[in-house]
Amino acid sequence: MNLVSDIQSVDYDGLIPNNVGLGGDVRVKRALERWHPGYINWWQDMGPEGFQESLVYLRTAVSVDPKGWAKFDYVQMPKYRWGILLAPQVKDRKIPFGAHRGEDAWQEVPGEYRAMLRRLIVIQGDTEPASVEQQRHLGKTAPSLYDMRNLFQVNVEEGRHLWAMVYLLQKYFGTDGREEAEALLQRRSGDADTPRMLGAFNEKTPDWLSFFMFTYFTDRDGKMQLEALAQSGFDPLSRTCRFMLTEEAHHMFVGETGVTRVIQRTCEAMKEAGIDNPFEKEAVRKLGVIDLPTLQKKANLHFSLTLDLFGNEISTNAANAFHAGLKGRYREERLDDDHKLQSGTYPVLRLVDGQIRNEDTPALSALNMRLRDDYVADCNVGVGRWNKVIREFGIPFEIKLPHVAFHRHIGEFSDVHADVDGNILGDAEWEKRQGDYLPSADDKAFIESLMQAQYEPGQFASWIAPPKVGIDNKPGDFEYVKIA
Ligand code: BYC
Repeated sequence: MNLVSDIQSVDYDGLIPNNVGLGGDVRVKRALERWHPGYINWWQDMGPEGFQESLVYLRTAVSVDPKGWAKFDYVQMPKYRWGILLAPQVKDRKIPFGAHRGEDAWQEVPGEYRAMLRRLIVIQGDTEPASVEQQRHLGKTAPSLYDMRNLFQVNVEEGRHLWAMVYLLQKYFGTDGREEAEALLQRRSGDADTPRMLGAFNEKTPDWLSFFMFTYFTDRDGKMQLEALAQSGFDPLSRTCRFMLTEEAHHMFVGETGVTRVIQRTCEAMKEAGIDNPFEKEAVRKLGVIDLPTLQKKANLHFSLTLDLFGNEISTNAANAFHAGLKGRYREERLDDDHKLQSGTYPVLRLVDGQIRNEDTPALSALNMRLRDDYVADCNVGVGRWNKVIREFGIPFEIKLPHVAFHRHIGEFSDVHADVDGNILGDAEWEKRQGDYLPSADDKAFIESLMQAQYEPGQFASWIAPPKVGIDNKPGDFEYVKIA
């Protein structure tokens, strides 16, 4: 890559760490400094409950150089240095897709697309504080200090991602950008009057298995959406998202390894007890571990909720954003076509006369569907790794992602009920069987009963195996959080 600037190291001198030369941009610096107290108030009110005074072993970005941008140290979360970090500018970057393909990337907001761009940035920004709010009570039931530290790392970085979007709003969108930045601190996940913007971000994250599933499935939507926005012809958005993706990778690592460790512990306990049948639910539960069918139900829930975040399969909004050069496709540069989608079709799963059918649809209208397909393929990679662990224990069970028509609230299948294989069910049948597919009250109560905090360094709750290696190569009994 041909980089135009070498401002990769971060200026930590002012209130707001940054690599965007904030010191020389008095208007934006002041706007962000004015926004800062409201942010800290929000963090104190809605951030991790009960641990604001604790010292947490966190990584902070000190440069955006891919090799070694992180520095680890103990910090109290409200004193974490949230900052504005953009990936380096690529010299002579061109708009890679849409009607303006081949023109110079925009360094300022293109007037004709201002509203559309602002909407994308606001929606992206809204998800970040939402997830912190959803997870705020989890510290109290952390299965280990290692896991607690990972939770808090994810939380502070979601806070930083909010800063990333707020910077774009404050710098490029004037008064209405400022108002949107304020509103991002006002909405609340799950609030009846002022909810967060997208459905999945108003759901509860009631327990740690949900947290791992959320970071596996929902943070992966974050990855896909950020990849699509990283293609943007609006260069500051592209650079912002490119750096956010490096942080996002850790969040998905937390999810994937978290679920792996739950599976591992369950399989170990089953083997020790001589149980081979994964469906002997009560016998497995007596061992203090989570039975695999219940784990499958949690996966069904979080996967289906996350599919809704891709919007409608056929979308004029998505077509307009692509045509305008604002939001591209996953790995646009690797795709071999005109990058304008003036012709061509894409197969979309649709509900036709009560049947699920593949229909060829103009490719430009099917961009949400396409991104969702890329997402499902990406999800399946980690699911394959989970199944490998189960196979190694010789237990006859396979985790499968449910059909995309299952348990949907947005898009083609939102008006029907389908089972996990995509068979359409009548209302009565769905009522009868939904407990087979989604966590029942009994499943939830059982998982909740396991959520006992384990705060001894090096100790882990009964239902989860220790990680293979520590964070920053620390030893197994490292005190990742010094609880105050
Ligand atoms: N809930 O044309 P349509 C992350 C609305 S996660 C509620 O189908 P479009 C993270 C839609 O707004 C990534 N409403 O949709 C993860 C529209 O309403 P209006 C977040 C929904 O625009 C973990 C109408 O339905 N980033 O970063 O093509 C932790 C028809 O819209 C929903 C982004 O999403 C829903 N699920 O696609 C922390 C990227 N879906 O405007 C962070 C930015 C649709 O007609 N957003 N609607 O009133 C976008 O690209 C798109 O707006 C969407 C929707 C993909 C969300």
